[in-house]
Amino acid sequence: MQNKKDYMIGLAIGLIIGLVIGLNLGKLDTLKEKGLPGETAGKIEGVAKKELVQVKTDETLFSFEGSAEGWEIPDWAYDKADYVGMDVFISKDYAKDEETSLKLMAEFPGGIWTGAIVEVMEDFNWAKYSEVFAHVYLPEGAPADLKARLVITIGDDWKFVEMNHDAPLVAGKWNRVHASILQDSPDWDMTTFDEMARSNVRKLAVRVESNKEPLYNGPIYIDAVGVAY
Ligand SMILES: [Ca+2]
Repeated sequence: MQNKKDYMIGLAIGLIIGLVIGLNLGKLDTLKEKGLPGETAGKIEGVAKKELVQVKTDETLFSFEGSAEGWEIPDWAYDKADYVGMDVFISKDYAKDEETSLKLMAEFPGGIWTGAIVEVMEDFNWAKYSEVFAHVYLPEGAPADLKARLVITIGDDWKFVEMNHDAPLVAGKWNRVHASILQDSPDWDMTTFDEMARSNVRKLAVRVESNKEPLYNGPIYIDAVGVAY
């Protein structure tokens, strides 16, 4: 008798949970049908499914459509012999998102460490995000061992923080270069990305590096740069 009672209670709880999930997903479908923007629908979808799957949602901040959106080679880099970025502009050669990307021309001589850096100076508040990312493309035929790294400048004392590991770049595809900006992030040395740091970002940069070996004179494409929840 007791078993049957337990079974009936279990069944009732199951039906209620099923109904609640169904209603939430139903609401989402209704909102999508109403033509809400994808981003809003995506956020609602994230909330509705939060209990089921932890979804990481990208928010692209720079897609370089129509302009370089403030990205440039910093002046100091033109003055340093080991920085080999020559010029930067937008191009339709390749794009990760939409039609254009940022095209950074570089001349890596090989034999010594050299880097090409491009950055944007802007006050970012990334308090609610967990990851920063950029997509980098090298044309087919580029050497296999060029690497990329993200560099962030934080706070009123303009602390320069670079990733403590590089990301390999595979030629002929868009490579996602990314790093956690959570408090316990393993991707940076001696930096705690607490909420204060995340909400006081002053600059974001992408640096492509040749660590002694690769010689490469040519373009590096960057597109779809942003932050993720
Ligand atoms: Ca683009």
